[in-house]
Amino acid sequence: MNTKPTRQSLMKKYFTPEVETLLADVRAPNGFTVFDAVRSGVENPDSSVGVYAGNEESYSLFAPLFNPVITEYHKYDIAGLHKTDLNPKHLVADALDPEGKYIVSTRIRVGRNLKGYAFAPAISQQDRLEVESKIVEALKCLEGDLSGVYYPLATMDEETRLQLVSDHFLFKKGDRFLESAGANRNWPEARGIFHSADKRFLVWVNEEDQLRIISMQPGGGLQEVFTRLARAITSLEKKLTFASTEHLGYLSSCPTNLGTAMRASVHIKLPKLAENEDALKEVCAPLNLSVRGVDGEHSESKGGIYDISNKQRLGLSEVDAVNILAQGVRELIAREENA
Ligand code: ADP
Ligand code: CIR
Repeated sequence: MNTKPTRQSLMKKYFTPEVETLLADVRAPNGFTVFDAVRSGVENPDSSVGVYAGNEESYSLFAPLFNPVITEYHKYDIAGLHKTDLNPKHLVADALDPEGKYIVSTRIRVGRNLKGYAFAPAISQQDRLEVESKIVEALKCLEGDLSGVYYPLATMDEETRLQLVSDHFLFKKGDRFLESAGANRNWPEARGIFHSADKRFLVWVNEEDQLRIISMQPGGGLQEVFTRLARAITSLEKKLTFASTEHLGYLSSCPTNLGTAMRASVHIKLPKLAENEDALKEVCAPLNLSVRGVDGEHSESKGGIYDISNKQRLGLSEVDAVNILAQGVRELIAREENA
């Protein structure tokens, strides 16, 4: 029997009877309701967050639900103004693991959605296709090491898809949290992955967000990974207009991915600290780091490898988010060496 207590999702905590009564009759222009927003958390009681936005308007229309979720997750007062800093010179991230003893690989991604379109839980199939073609067109502007090929999921053979997933390059299929949120409708049409020849630069199209822009490579080269990502974002911003607001930054379907929408992570081996996963999570919490398994969100660790990333994405700049990861990883390595 599993003796772990079931955690309470942020949805469960903040979708109170009062909030339900207040928002029950509110409808976004595309028909999205608060009941659509909470469906994933209701159908998946093990959700940690459990709410999704259907469009940009969801964040204001359903603010009595979303605001406390955002404030608690990011530990941030949303009255503040979002700030951006993509200058790699401001990073303090060098020589994290000079002998390559701990860090297996490094990845940084940001989520983006196109201004004027509904998000994955509520977008129409026609708009999803339109978004895909705008993104694919924009990706053609990328040059040099960022240039690559777009592979639609609908025409990808199953063996290739499974290999890309198991190599950590591609999103998985049938995520039950996204399924309940309505984000997997019309799968696999209009979904796909763009990647450079060396797979160090990748873009996911029409998964949880319309774009996940990703830079990754083996080892602990956080500076190099960030620099590549910053160049790509700057180039794509010249071709695409991303949904954003001055307070919430870049908008995403999941409120955990607002602001920078950036998750900077390392796959790291910490054999002594990882002997007890709960203790590892306790060490990481005050460092504002999330612990995931090796196959991403809601997965298990394999071979003692964990995915450690910045938890907060709103209320800080991109440089700050990466510096928090770097500082936390330094601390974890020091503790591992002293354990
Ligand atoms: P996201 O990072 O987009 O929120 P996931 O947590 O599901 O989504 O991770 C997506 C994929 O990226 C998974 O296959 C995961 O193993 C992989 N991944 C995440 N961080 C790293 C890393 N530092 N090195 C290699 N792969 C990584
Ligand atoms: C959940 O609520 O568990 C899923 N909808 C995923 C939430 C995003 N994950 C996170 O902690 N950053």
